[in-house]
Amino acid sequence: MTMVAIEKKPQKGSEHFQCEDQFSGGVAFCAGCALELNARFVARIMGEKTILVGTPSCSAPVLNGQNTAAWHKMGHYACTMTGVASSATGITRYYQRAGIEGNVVCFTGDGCASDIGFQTMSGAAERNEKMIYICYDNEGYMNTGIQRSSATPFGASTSTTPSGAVSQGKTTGSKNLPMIMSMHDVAYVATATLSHLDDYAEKLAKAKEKAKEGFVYLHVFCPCLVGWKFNMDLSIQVCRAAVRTNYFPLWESENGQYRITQKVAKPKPIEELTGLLGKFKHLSEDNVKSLQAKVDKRFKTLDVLCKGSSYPG
Ligand SMILES: Cc1ncc(C[n+]2csc(CCOP(=O)(O)OP(=O)(O)O)c2C)c(N)n1
Ligand code: SF4
Repeated sequence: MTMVAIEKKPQKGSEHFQCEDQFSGGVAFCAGCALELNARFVARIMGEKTILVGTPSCSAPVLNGQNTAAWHKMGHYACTMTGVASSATGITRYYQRAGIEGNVVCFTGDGCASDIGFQTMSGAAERNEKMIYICYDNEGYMNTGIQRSSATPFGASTSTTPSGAVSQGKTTGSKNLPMIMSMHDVAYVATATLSHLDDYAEKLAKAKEKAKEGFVYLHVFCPCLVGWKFNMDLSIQVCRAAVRTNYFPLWESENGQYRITQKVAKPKPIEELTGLLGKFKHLSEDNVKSLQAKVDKRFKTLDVLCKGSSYPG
């Protein structure tokens, strides 16, 4: 039998890695969940001198421990959903006073960031606390049974906005949380996703630096295969489709300067994304048009902030 040597390509963005993988081989995410890659990637770039501040959520058993120790080697603090950013404020200030070097990183779902923990997050941003807040956006409260959050998009079917004879999914659009956070005039805000790891790595590396100046917010599109109803091998394809359709543009705002970091020459129609996801499969033609209109409107606002430089060439 002939043995074929397999060339091992370095992972995208790996030049920014500060440490070995911090997680154990087996973790309690659903198989194929984008959250696992997200958490591992964040940890490798943040490095060992990091404390993760997490909340009840899909990431809690892995990040904060559940009945046992956490499944990683970094520091962790298991916090309430309401108090995550204020608890992180306490840790940040203690680190500063005691002269301890380290990254304080809140890592929560969109339910916490956009709803339940929004007040304390907004407060920490307004005070310009020197911390990093990473919201992994799976567009709903996944851990408690796929309820809608204010990050759930128009038309999506969830357990509290079901599709059926009398209801056609969520009737309102999502809160534009990264834009809201950028309006707090903080040190750095960016969006990222798992199909564009180079881009994400650059932003995480920048986040570490900018957190020395003040508050940093990263909003990461992070599909949930169970709640969004797609096959376990499609997570990265879903992320890519979100970028290609301008549903989830990749941008950053540094000291008030907005910039698209991955320009899309000819954005694809929204069906390229909705067609992959069971949570949208009931949508009528009119509802797809409404969703497309919301995507276009949001992108137009971003383009104005980028001073019309959002398209290539
Ligand atoms: C104040 C408060 N309200 C409700 C809950 C119940 N709860 C536990 S986990 C969870 C879902 C969290 O959703 P999200 O932050 O989006 O994370 P995900 O589950 O999607 O990872 C909720 C609502 C809670 N723990 N605290
Ligand atoms: S329910 Fe969704 S977000 Fe939670 S671990 Fe499973 S796939 Fe990931």
